[in-house]
Formats: sequence, C-alpha cells, structure tokens
Amino acid sequence: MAIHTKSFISEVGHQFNLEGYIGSSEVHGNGNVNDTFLLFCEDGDSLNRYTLQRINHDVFKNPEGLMENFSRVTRHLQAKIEKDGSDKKCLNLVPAKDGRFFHKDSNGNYWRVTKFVDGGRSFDVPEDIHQAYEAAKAFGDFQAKLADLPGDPLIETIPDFHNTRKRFEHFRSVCNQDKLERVAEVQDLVDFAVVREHLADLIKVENFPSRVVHNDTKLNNVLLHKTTGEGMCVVDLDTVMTGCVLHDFGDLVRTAACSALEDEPEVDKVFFLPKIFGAIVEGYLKATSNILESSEIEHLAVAPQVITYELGLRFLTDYLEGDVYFKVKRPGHNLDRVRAQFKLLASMEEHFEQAKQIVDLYSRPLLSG
Ligand code: GN1
Ligand code: MG
Repeated sequence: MAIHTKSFISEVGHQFNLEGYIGSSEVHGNGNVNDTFLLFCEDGDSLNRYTLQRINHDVFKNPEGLMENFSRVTRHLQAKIEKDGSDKKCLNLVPAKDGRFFHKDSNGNYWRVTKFVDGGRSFDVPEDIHQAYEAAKAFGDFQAKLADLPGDPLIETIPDFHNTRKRFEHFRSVCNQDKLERVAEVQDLVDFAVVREHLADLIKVENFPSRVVHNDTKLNNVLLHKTTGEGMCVVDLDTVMTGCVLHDFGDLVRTAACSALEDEPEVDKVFFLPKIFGAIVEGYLKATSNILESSEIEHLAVAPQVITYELGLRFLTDYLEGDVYFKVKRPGHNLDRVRAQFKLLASMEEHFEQAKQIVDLYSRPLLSG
C-alpha cells in the first residue's frame, strides 16, 4: 500500500462532512486492492467512527462511475430496509464538503467515506455452520433486494471481471511470454491450471439471467451481528454490477466452506467442508428462491469450482507478472494463495457428487413447486 501519513489521512478526512473532530485514525481490514482507514471523531461526549477508503484507480479505472453505482445501490438498499422496518444495515456514504460522494486529492487519488457500521463482526473463516448459513442468507438477500434496482444498468467497474475464459487466455499469454522467467519454477501449478481449462467455459454470464450482483462475496465481506450472529450488512461494494448470481454463490463457498485461509501456506490444512456447503446452499436459497431460475440452481454445485479456479488463475498470473495486482505481504505470497486455491479445488472435485446431492436436497422442493 502507498504510505499515507496520519496527518495526510486527517487532511483527507477533513474534506468530508464528518460529525466531530478527527482525533485519530488507524489502518483497517485486510483488503487486497484498496487502502482502508478508520477515523475516530470526537463530538462532545460521543465518538463517531467512519471508514475512509482510497479507491485503487489502477484497478477501478472509473472511480466516479463506481461511486455513482455505490450511491444508487446503497440508497436503494436503505429505502428497502426502512420500508421493511428491519434491523438490517447497509453502508451509508458521507458526502464530501463539496457535495460529491468522493474527494479527489492533489495526487489524483480518489477517496470516500462511509459511516462505520456498529455492532457487527466479520470472519475470515466461519467458526460454525450457523455463520455460514447467515452469511449466505445475507448475500442472497442482497441480490434479491437489488433485483428491482431502477434506472440504467450499473456501470461496469471492472470489465470482464468474472470472465473466466478471458482470465485463462490472459494467463496463457503471460505464460507464453514468461517475461520474469518464473514459469519453470511453478510448472506443476501451470500444468494443474492447463488441464482444467474446461472450467473456464462452464459459467458464462451471457448464458444466465443478468442481475445486479456483488461479485466479491468473500465471507469477510458480510458483517454478522455481534450478539445474535444474524447477517447484518454486506460491505465492499466496488464490484457491484450486472453479472451472474453463481459467481457470488461460488465465491462465498470458496471462502467459507474451506478449512483454512485463502493464503494458508500449509496446503495439507486446506480442504472443502461439505457440511458448511450445505448450510450455505440452505441459507442462500432461503433468500433467493423467489428470484432464481432453474439454470442458476442447476449450476450451484459447480460454481464454487469455477470461481476457485478463476482465483487460482488470477493469483498465479499475478505471480508470473511480478506481483503487480494483489497486495503481497511476503515473497511467494501469491504462490501460497495459488497452492491453497488449487488444493481446495482438488478437494471440491473429490466431493462433487456429494455437493450435487446437497444442492438437490435443498432445491428439489423449489424446482418441483
Ligand atoms: C480482491 O481487495 P479485496 O480483498 O476486497 C479482489 C477479489 C478477490 C480477492 C481475493 C477488485 O478483493 O476479486 O476475490 O481480492 N478484488 C478485486 O482475496 O480484484
Ligand atoms: Mg473487494
């Protein structure tokens, strides 16, 4: 991450309509792309917290369009929450002093502020089955609530984001060029990816209903209520755009129905968890049974393999290109990620029949009804 001093962070924070005076700030979260900070604002006897983020504009080439998406989506969700009188939450943007939803600093960086959501917790791996169920229900509910988002289609914040075929073609061309001469050292991983090329064509967005989806549904992108454990608020809305529900479902399975972290260096610790998968299917269908079509349901079992493959390809490509996209904390970090993803994928393949039976069990009443 670019180094931002505390005084600079404060200076950026002052560009927004915050309640109170910024007393302190700290680096927050473990995102791989944007830079995130917490701001603590003293307002008389109360302390207001805000989340300040620098949008990585190398990755998100149209930050202003992205913020327009963000604002439309959060206003729609907020209106539904209020109409339902529900205790769910959604992110709330804090405008800059000039009335826009972002601030552009003198270096050309884009920043935004949201109110910190109190009372929630996020998890990198689930502690129990209930958390997986709640997370799946929350992401499903997010899709269902956005099914009637009015107006023009959202802008594509990253074109072809889940185009696995394009990801594969890029991987192949990076391998062929091998500019950093790293391929030989990871030939086993390259071979693993190449023999599974067919996975790149199993889920093409154009073959499924086009919907507003989240596109980055890692388990830690949903806050669960600290005491009740219920799904409370979906976060990280940068990739919300038109897409296919299967990528959301699959990415939650990738991160939640897995025994270890995405970058676990000891691959023996990484395997697929069928029981958690069952809870995810159940929670997800609970929220989406009214919107899903049979073609979508029929691909729920394979979707996690496709997205796990896609992430493995992306991490491997990034390693071969010199670790230029994902933040890395140690040499070989991207390779740890690849090995963990490919180990998880192999484990998903072993459990595929079981996964199909689980989907069948929970979806049969919907398909026959
Ligand atoms: C990135 O930055 P973060 O952690 O929210 C990436 C996702 C990957 C994820 C893997 C815009 O998300 O697609 O699944 O890393 N986001 C982007 O941890 O590329
Ligand atoms: Mg993200």
